[in-house]
Amino acid sequence: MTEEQKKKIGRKLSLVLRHNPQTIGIQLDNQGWTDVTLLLEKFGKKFGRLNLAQLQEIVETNPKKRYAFSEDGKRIRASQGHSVEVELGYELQSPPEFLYHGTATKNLDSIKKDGLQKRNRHHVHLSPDEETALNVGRRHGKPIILPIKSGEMHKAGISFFRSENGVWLTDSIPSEFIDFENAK
Ligand code: HQG
Repeated sequence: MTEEQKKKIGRKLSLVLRHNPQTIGIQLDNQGWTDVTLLLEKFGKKFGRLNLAQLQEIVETNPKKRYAFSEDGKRIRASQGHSVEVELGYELQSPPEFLYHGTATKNLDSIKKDGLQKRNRHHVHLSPDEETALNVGRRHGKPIILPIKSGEMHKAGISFFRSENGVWLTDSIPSEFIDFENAK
């Protein structure tokens, strides 16, 4: 498969595994898993043939490791980013002192007022490094990186999770924990 083909199929997989499994007529269980054989069959009917080897290649080479197989390889799920109700079962973790959130400058006033909210997703998503945050922000407009005082938040009793692919997740970020002065 070419990079372009993998990207295209990846986008459809994200749609199905995070947001809209009904579009191909499958269901996710409450941890977000779905049966691989069924997925391949239904995905193929809607979007064109996809075989197991191709799916494995997409899962293994995905730059953000967005999808994961179960240990026995029979099921697959997205590692984060869902809008449908799922309980991913990640364990609570202590975050580093700072994490980063990439957003667009047009959102700044509203973020200063209300803090960061999860919007359509399950959590607010944070990156361990500025470069990743910059790429996330770019998707929304002129990007800006907000340093998040995650260490302080954690000390204040706010829970953090880390997804299998290294994205940090929390419920919301009150604006007092956002270091606007060092935004860039
Ligand atoms: C913004 C991608 C105004 C927030 C990425 C963001 C990530 C506010 C947008 C993952 C706000 C939501 C998630 C407020 C939040 N006022 N704007 N009070 N609170 N926002 O797409 O973090 O590539 O739901 O700043 O890598 O951009 O898909 O979240 O701009 O990990 O695997 O509301 O998605 O992963 O946008 O991205 P999103 P996100 P994938």
